[in-house]
Amino acid sequence: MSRYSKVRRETKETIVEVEISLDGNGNVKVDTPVPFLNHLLESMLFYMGADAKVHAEDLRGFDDHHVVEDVAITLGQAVKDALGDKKGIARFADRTVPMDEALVQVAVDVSGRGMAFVKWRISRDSVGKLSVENAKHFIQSFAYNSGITVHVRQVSGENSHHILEASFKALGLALRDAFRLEGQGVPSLKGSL
Ligand SMILES: [Mn+2]
Repeated sequence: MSRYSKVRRETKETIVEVEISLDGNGNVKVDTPVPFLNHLLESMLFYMGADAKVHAEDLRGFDDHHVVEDVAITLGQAVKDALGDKKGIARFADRTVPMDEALVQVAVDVSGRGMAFVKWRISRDSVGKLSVENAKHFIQSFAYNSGITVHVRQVSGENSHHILEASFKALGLALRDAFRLEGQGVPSLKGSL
């Protein structure tokens, strides 16, 4: 079985294309107009163990918001589609990832009820062309559209780049563990997710 999806989403603001295979080898290419978003997404998808291509174009060019939100929506839809009926997945996982002085914990539940709770103490407003508020908005939009509950907690850290990068690595690793096929049925007492 192959857990694969390809989603193209076009609005008057952006064009986004995502192709993802959840059972990959970390062959990842991310190409958006926001370089630091590319860096974070390449880290997340690599540590997810996915093969993925993400391409985004900004048709208006106001700021980073449209691209960040629309990539998150499209990636969330692609992951949800690739997961299919979720039979056999581990469902719950958590990872704690250090990057030098920064330490970030991420817990996920492939619940079908997407929501995110992100707690950072980051002194800068932006890193490169990516604003910190939109980095948080990315995780929230991804969670909502994938149907995955995501908690992100900064345990320690001073450097904004380190805190954000550790967060996206931890998210990727936690998702890899949660998506791992280890059983037969749907892992819910309700019988569906
Ligand atoms: Mn880095």
